[in-house]
Amino acid sequence: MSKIILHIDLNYFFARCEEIMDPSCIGKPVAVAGNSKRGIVSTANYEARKYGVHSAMPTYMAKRMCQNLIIKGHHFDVYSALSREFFQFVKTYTKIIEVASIDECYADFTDVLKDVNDVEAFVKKMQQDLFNKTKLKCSIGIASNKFLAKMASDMKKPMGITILRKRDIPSMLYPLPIGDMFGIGKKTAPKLKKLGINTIGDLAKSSDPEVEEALGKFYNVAMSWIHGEGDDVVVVEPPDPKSLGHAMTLYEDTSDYEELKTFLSNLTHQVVIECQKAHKKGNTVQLTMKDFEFKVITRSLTMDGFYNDFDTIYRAVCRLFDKNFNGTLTRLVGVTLQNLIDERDLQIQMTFFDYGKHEEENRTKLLINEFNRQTHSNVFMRASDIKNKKK
Ligand code: TTP
Ligand code: MG
Repeated sequence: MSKIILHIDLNYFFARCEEIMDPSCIGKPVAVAGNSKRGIVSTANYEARKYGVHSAMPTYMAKRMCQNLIIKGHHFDVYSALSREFFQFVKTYTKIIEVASIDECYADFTDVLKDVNDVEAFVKKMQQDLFNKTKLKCSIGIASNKFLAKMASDMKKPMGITILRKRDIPSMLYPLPIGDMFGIGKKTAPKLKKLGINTIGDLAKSSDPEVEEALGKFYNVAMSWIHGEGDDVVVVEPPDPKSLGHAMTLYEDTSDYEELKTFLSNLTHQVVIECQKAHKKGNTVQLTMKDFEFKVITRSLTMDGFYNDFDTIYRAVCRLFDKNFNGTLTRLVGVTLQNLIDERDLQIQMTFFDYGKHEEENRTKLLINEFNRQTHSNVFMRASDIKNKKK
């Protein structure tokens, strides 16, 4: 028997959070964006999208496209809190959930829906309940595997519900532009178009070796997906109290150094805020990068102590990125802080180390006093004391 997998994706997530915080901007075009010279739009609400504003666009361009655009800065603490509420809400239905990013998850609803006659009405009520409880809007895709569910959730936005049965693949999936297919980056799509592949259906029919070459290792996976043979295992990550991370699939694959740094900075903010809230500090930073062929690399760096402040963590992230980024087209980046320990445990350790430090300091002081005594002078002092005196 096939499973019932839901893919739930929050609509215009960061911008919706801003609307929730400031309802006066509801109905007006809003973008969440960096406002500096090199600022980039993280996302925009649907009013702003009508003007062509979208994720990953330079802020100055968005302003040019939409004169009355309201630009909101990032409030990662709020996004994290609302994201947590969202996942908690889904967990009240099923424990089999796979968090895919800050605003989306897959959930196995096979058991939940086994005796439900009107699946759509049930899911509609769930969507409305989420809205009533959190004011968050979402689109939901329902299918027998993760790929189809993901494609389905993208079909109606905002507040859409789409059921994509295998038998409906030719009528619902195949007419879509090839660039809309999950896994086909915005830079691969033009290559495929040059080879005559304009829609997902064109790819399903194709046996052109050049198409295979353009997709590389992804070719076989893509072909099985669009023939309805996707993975239906929702992977429940066991909670790991020792690490906290966030990853993001980019709006389009990019090899732009500055752009990737902006994403990494945003992700670091999310991680840092959650760690601070949970009173956790970590000593290892892990960077994850997935390239356009889905090849994943993870690299980590262990610091000289335990931290959860933005500057320290981001410095480590940048070091890892600078060392490992070789200009490849990248489709996902992630930042994780590992080896987390509770701040209170750390304080106990610090007190222990401080004791050692003071002991050493006291020994230095004794030595200085001894020199001064022997030379009948007052000229010996610690360098730090000279600095303090000058002040
Ligand atoms: P998405 O789910 O891709 O986008 P969205 O929720 O804003 O809009 P949609 O209704 O189409 O789902 O990404 C979730 C959040 O991740 C988004 O609100 C902001 C952030 N993000 C970026 O910061 N930069 C990006 O390029 C993308 C794609 C997302
Ligand atoms: Mg979303």
